[in-house]
Amino acid sequence: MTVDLAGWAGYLQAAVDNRREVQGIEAQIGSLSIDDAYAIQAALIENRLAAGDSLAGAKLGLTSKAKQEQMGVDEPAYGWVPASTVLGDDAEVVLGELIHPRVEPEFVFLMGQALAGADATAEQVLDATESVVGGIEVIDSRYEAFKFTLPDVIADNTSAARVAIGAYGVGPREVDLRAVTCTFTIDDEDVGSATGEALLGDPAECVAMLVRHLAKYDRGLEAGWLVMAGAPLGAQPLSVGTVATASYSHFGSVTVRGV
Ligand code: OOG
Ligand code: MG
Repeated sequence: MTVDLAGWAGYLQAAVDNRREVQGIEAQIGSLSIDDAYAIQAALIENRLAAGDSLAGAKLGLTSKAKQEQMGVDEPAYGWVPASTVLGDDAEVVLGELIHPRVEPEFVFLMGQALAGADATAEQVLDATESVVGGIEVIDSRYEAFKFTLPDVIADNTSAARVAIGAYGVGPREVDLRAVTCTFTIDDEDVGSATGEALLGDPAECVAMLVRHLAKYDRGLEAGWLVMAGAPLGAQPLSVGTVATASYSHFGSVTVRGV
């Protein structure tokens, strides 16, 4: 069966534009292949770029057990970060622009050099990285009740909505990224801690997986891009008045406020 890639990309963009959750795609067409899901995601991003946005980088999602268990999906997924969605380290997020946002801490790689290749390694990722900083991603699944299958969440650009990026971090080999600790608080209440190791054992290996994925499409990471390695802890709802802070042992802290 041929899937209407452009049609589904338009369907998801309409959900973003109307701030309305929509039904999962798989539930409507029976099944969606991973390849078709990435093709819908590509069409969605092409439309955004054609409308004047640019790419600030790329992301992984579902790279920790905490996230996989929370969402009921047991494989990582890859997506894009539009430049219009990138915020500073103490950011206000306008709830009226979103559907049912959640926040989650992130390990973010800032690329000093381009990196591509079907055999990319974690060592090459560290070589190409300028610094690693903390972040908070605002995810906003376009699907009803934040429920999706793996192909659905891929088509939806892995729920990407906003990302607040830390002001400073460390050189990629200054510390063992697997040992960097992140503590997440919501309204000053501790909601969990994890280390970089929660990200498939090594955040740099996550980024290497993304590079290997992009090679299938003859693409790679570009110098100046940011890359989110994924959330080491489960996401929390963001409401008006919520203050979410991710504090990192080596990256300082990042705060997002729902307004
Ligand atoms: C999918 C996006 C997951 C992460 O860091 O694991 C993600 C979702 O949970 O809606 O960005
Ligand atoms: Mg994330």
